[in-house]
Amino acid sequence: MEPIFHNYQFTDRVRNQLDWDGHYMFPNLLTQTACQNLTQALVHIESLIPTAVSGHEPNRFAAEYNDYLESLISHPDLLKLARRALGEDIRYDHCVTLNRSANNQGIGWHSHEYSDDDSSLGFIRIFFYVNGFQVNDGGLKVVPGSHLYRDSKIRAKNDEDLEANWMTGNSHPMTGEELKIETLSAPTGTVILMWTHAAHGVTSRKPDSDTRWTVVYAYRNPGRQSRARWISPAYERKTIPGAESLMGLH
Ligand SMILES: O=C(O)CCC(=O)C(=O)O
Ligand SMILES: [Fe+2]
Repeated sequence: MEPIFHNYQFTDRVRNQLDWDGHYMFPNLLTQTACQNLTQALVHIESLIPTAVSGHEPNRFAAEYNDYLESLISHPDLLKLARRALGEDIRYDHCVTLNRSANNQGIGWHSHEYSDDDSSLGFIRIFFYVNGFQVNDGGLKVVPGSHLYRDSKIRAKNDEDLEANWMTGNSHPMTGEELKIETLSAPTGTVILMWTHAAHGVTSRKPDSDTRWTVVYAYRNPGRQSRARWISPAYERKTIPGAESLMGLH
């Protein structure tokens, strides 16, 4: 299979930063060919949305609707990266498109669940920001250290709300430092890894901006139910080369 990532180092420094911050950004990691193929696939998914079947939406079950997106579930580059974060024993959880066109509202602050009471089971989101994003233009925001609370119920409608409520009285569990909101900007081809319990939100897309093309692949260590696991029963039984051991819940 053709590589989708340029060369990168997953050093101890990267590992530590991922574990201390809750996210790690690899700018320009996706090859130009991967970006082209991804854009084409994401345009295809968008075209299917107007005739979507409720309960099996093309954006939420994206890999089930597009051969290229499906082929990435077991792509060696992606599995290697997922296993660097999670260790060897992993399962595929979901592939969801996150395309945001002009004026898209973004999404408020939130976190996600998985094995909230047992930190030995991890869940990682691997975001492909195909054409990147800017601060305040479909931009991802994070709170380094927030994932260490393993609180799946973080919700806030804006930064002030998050700061005045969830962040108040909480500090970084490893450093003891005050928690801070970090606004990211990402060049074309950026890949961001994020532990599922990290507080994150997305700013709205500007009226004159093009569509932000994004897809997320999520993987986890097996052992628990997963609320975000969007795999239809028929798809779970489908034979996808290289993905045989990845599709089950357990
Ligand atoms: O659209 C984004 O950049 C993030 C979406 C998100 O919150 C998620 O997939 O969990
Ligand atoms: Fe999220």
